[in-house]
Amino acid sequence: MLSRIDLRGSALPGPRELASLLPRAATDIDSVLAVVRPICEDVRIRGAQAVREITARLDGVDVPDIAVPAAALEEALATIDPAVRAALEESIARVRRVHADQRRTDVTTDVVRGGRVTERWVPVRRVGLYVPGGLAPLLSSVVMNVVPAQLAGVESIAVASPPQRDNGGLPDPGVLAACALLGVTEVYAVGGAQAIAVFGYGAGPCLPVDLVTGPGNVYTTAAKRLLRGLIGIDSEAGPTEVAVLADDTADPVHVAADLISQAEHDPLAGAVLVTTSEQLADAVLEAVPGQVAATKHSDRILTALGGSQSGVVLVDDVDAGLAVVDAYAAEHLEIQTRDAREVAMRVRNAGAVFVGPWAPVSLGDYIAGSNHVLPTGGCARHSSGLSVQSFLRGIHVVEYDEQALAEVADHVDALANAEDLPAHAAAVRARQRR
Ligand code: HSO
Ligand code: ZN
Repeated sequence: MLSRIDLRGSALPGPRELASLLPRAATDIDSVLAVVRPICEDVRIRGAQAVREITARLDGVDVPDIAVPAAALEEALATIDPAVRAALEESIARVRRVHADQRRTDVTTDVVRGGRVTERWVPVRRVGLYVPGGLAPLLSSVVMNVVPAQLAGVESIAVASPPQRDNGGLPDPGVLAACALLGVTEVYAVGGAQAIAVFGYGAGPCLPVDLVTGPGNVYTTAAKRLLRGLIGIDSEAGPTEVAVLADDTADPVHVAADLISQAEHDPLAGAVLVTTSEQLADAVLEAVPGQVAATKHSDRILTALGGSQSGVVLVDDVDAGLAVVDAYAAEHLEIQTRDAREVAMRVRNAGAVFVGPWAPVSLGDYIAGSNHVLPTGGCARHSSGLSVQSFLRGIHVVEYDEQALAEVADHVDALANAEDLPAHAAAVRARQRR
């Protein structure tokens, strides 16, 4: 249970070496490519029939038509627990509020008199959003994917989620209800690598998409890697992870609960406590077993907390703690220290940061207004979570008049000749008055 790494008493190494000392599972996407490649090829070549056979083999359910009928969406919404509906509505409202502020507007820059460049932000035309079934039907992930796509102005949105044997081959009813609430009418009962292939190549009723987003397991991630280029992808999501940076002011019961909450997702989930306080580390380690024993999914939580991807890291001070969490680049980072906000604002690498005692990761998972589709596996060093921006492309529109072009003709000449590309220069010279 939660191994200990003591980094106190000596200078910390650089970020790369530091990261290699920290607990994190390596997910080997390449090793499943051999399984996923024939699935994708089969869907590409044989379409709907291949999807039906693969689904029967892997999900154990016969789905003659992957398109979820409108009546099933309406039925799911009509029968959803009113408390879940109310919670989804509040979540949608808050996520909309935050994401509406992300929408970039087109900007025109007057470079010189007669020369200007406009950056237009144009939505991707058609997107496929993947909602995993797996260990938990993530209805909240429907909200996190659909809301930013809608706010970006995406005109065609399709959702895919695995068929459930106990729901007559339809996706989870909560997932269907969330789609219905958001006005998404194109929903497919297909999961795993085959779902990504359906999005990429089109199959049966589903036309190909331009971009696929959403979390998934190692198979969907491998399929995203294979099809990347043909389609855009948001990221290669790995198992979820949380890091908590805490000092002696943190409440060990809360810290333990937060580590456990993310471990609940997956036996491969990572939970890392980075602390300046040995006392807190001891108290957290003492609190964990009782909390785990009392919760429903204790088996997978124990596996996650006992795995090499989880642990407790002791550091000399908050500055060292910041260096550690930056090297780790967590998907979710909680700051439970004195002056938590000031510390949080110094973080460089994290998918999302949760500040102080009243902002546990679960708040962000469901209803803070922030997005929960976040970079994992250290990708927070270079990538952001899902946002309205994920569904837009910036297009530069260049407008110069005759005079403005003439003014830079010599510069184009010089650069084109330096690159030994004289035809580039000639294209400008051809426009000069003779
Ligand atoms: N923590 C997950 C998202 C989630 N949690 C959905 C509960 N439901 C990855 O950010
Ligand atoms: Zn979660």
